[in-house]
This record gives sequence, structure tokens and C-alpha cells, in this order.
Amino acid sequence: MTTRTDRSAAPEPRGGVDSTRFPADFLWGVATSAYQIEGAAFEDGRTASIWDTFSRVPGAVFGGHNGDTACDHYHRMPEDVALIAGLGVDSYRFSLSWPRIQPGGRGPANQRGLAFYDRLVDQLLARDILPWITLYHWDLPQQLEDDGGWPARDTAHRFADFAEIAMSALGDRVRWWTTLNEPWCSAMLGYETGRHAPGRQDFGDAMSAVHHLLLGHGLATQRLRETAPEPIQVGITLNTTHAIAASGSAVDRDAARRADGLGTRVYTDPLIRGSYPADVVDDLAVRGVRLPVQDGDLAVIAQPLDFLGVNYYTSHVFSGTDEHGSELVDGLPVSRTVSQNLPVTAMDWEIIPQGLTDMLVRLGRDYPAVPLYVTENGAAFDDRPGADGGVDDADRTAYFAEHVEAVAAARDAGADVRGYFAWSLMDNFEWGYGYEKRFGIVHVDYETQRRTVKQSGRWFSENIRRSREAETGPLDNDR
Ligand code: IFM
Repeated sequence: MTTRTDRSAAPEPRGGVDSTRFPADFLWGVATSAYQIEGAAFEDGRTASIWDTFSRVPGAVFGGHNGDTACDHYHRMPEDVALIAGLGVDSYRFSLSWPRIQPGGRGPANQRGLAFYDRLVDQLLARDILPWITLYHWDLPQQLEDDGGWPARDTAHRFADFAEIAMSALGDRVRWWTTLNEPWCSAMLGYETGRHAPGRQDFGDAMSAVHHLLLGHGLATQRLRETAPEPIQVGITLNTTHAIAASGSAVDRDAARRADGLGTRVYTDPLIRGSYPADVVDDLAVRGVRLPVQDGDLAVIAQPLDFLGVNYYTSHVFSGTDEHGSELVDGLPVSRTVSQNLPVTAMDWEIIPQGLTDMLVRLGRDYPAVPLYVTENGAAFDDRPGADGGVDDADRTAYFAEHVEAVAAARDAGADVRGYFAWSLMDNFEWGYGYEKRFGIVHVDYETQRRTVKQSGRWFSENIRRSREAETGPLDNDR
């Protein structure tokens, strides 16, 4: 596999994307999440989340890193909002820290925690930036995990209470609400592989978590709509798996079907069609697992979605045989990802822009009438900062240009894609990889907390400007 380091000397790309392919109301944004940037882990009444606990488990996170300080965004928020405004984006997608707002995950709101988001929303609006809130981006209050975590049904109800607290504090100003970010990661990395917090390893628990996350989404969506003082837009963000069969053979096609089932349809079908896919339920039964569905759950889960958020980084090719050609391991069918020997990012994720087009077109075809937003897309590369902290990240810039182009292609093919958020606004705590992997379009020097816009950030900003000008004529100010 090759990384794109050879492109770091390339000239700054200009006009790589045909900006006229996006309408004036296409939403351009940048995204972050609370635990990854805020720091101030135990200030103003915040209590531990599962990531505070997990990051202290020896060996769980690269270098023993944690989110105690992160990008210190909690203290530098005004400066960061100015940075976002300088990029000229329409929207900022951020998440709320549940243990900051409702310590322990139960009971009354912590006003000091809420006050932070209150100020953030006000500052964004003052600069004409649309706040887009994600309620849950993986930082479950530790106390709820101690009571069973997402495999326990009660957590879904607690999540709806948290949603109501957030709505009552911010709903007068915030119109865009995402319930969950990437429930696949919360369930499978958190409870099956144990690579994410809380680090448990039980497939049955992971599938219970899937159902209770979806139930939590449905309950929270109902609660948000019931308590919103103004009309709102509510949706969910998924990291759908774009699964490609390694060959036309029956076993390879079946491996891709199973990956698509557990990576995409087990979420999209109940959310949009009100039922779990029969083939996934059958596959689970073979593994002795049953989703803990109770009467009425599916109706709750299938609340109308105002939008579906799609996070895309790569695609995967699946084979139904292992390296020895066997089709079964311990009695279960093989599902093996196969490298296509394409260039990779620093995460070793293959760069496959076509997969984004295909995923968006497929979602639009299989689940029509749900507007799509790319709520995350971006890449980690081994940045080499110059003396001023700036980074000429031609590799990341090229990644963005190719993927924005892929979104345009999906729109041309009929997918109703209405926005695109770069991941991430700035380098941050990349979960199990700590601060080792950098996804930012803004470089963060963790020693000084200095922020410097990278080449990719300048390109993104310029691309937005061109896209607006294509629709409206030259702009005479910065926005
Ligand atoms: O950093 C993460 C983010 O928190 C969720 N989506 C994927 C990103 C890159 O791994």
C-alpha cells in the first residue's frame, strides 16, 4: 500500500472542483465532537464519560493519551468560532457532552455545562454560522455504563431525557439536530471488538446496543419534536458500510451482503422502513443472537427523518473465503476484507471517492424522499508542519477535492445531497489513536494550542467561495 506522501510537494490545487455543480443553498460546513476537542474534562461540574475511563486503561489509547485537555476548546471557544467564521462555512456541526450537561446521565441539568453551549450557539449565530447539534458522539456518562450501558434498555430512555434538556436550553436558537453519530461505532467498537470505550467484547451485547441506540434515537426524536419551541430538522448520522463483493462468486457476494446488512441495513431499514432486514435477523439467529425488540419499538424507531447524515471515509471489498480458501470458521461463514492495493491515508484506509458517489446514489435509490447530508468526510495524513505551524497538505487537499467531486457526481446521478461537512475543523483526539492521527483542516500545536489553517483549509474555504460566486456572482465580503 502506498500513502500519498509523494504528493506533499504538489502545488496548491486551484479550482479542482467544478463549483457550479452545487446550488447556492448547498450547505458547507466543518465538524467536530465534544470529547475530541473540548478538554476541561472535570470542570464546571462535568463528570466522567466512558472515554475518560477507557483512556486510562493501560494500552487502550495510543501513548496513553486522553481528552483531559484535547484542543482546550472549552476555554478557547470564541477564538475557535472566529476561526470557523474565517473559513467562510455555512454551518458548524458539533456535539454536546452529555456528562457536562447532565452529570451521571440522570437528573437535573448542570447549568454551568449548559452555559458553555449557550455561549457557543450565540457566538455562532452572531457570525451567521448555522449551529448543527449532535446529541451523542460517543461520550456516554460513565454512570450509565455502570448501570449497563447501551446494551441496557434504560439507557435509551435516559437519552430521551437528555435530548429534552438540550432542547429546552438551546431549542429557541438551534434548528438542526442529529441524535446519534455513527451508532455502528458505539455498538460494534464499544461492545464487540472493545477497541473503543467502554471496551467490552460480546457480540450479543453489541447487537443489544444496536437496538437500544436505535430506540434511543426514536425516543429522543419524539421528545425533541414534542418540546421544540420552533420547527426543527431532526435526523441521524450513520457511517454506512459500502461493501463491494471481491468477485461474482456466491460466497463473495454473500460476504458483501452480510457486511452491508450489519454495516448499513440493520440501521437504515428500521429507521426508514420500520423493520429489521430478514436476512440480518436470520444471520444473527445462526450466531445465537436475538435483537431485544419489544412491542412498539419499531414504530418508535421509524420516526420520520428530516435528513440522513452520511459519514464516509472509505469502502471495503469483502471475500467469503479466508486466505486458505475456507468458507467457514468455527462453523460461521467467512467475511474478510480484501485490500485493493490503492493509496491509503494515515489510517490505512484506502482512498475510494467512487464509493461515496455509489453510497449516496444507493441510499437515495433504496430510501427515497430522505434528504442526505455528508456529515463527515476527510482524511488523516502524516502532516509535516512548517516553522509557522502551517501544513502544505496537498494529500488531504486532493482527498477533499476528489470527494467533493464525488458528491457532485452523486447529485448528478439523482441523489438528493444537500450539504457537506469536512472532518475535521481541527486536529483532535482521534479515539484509540490519541493525538497521533490528524484529521484537521486546521493544524493544532498541542504544546501551545496554536491553530494554523492548513492548505486543505484554505482550499476548502476557496471552494466554498467559488461555489457561492458561481451562483450569485462575485461576493464583496468574506461570507
Ligand atoms: O474522528 C472520527 C469521528 O469522531 C467519527 N467519525 C470518524 C472520524 C475519523 O475516524
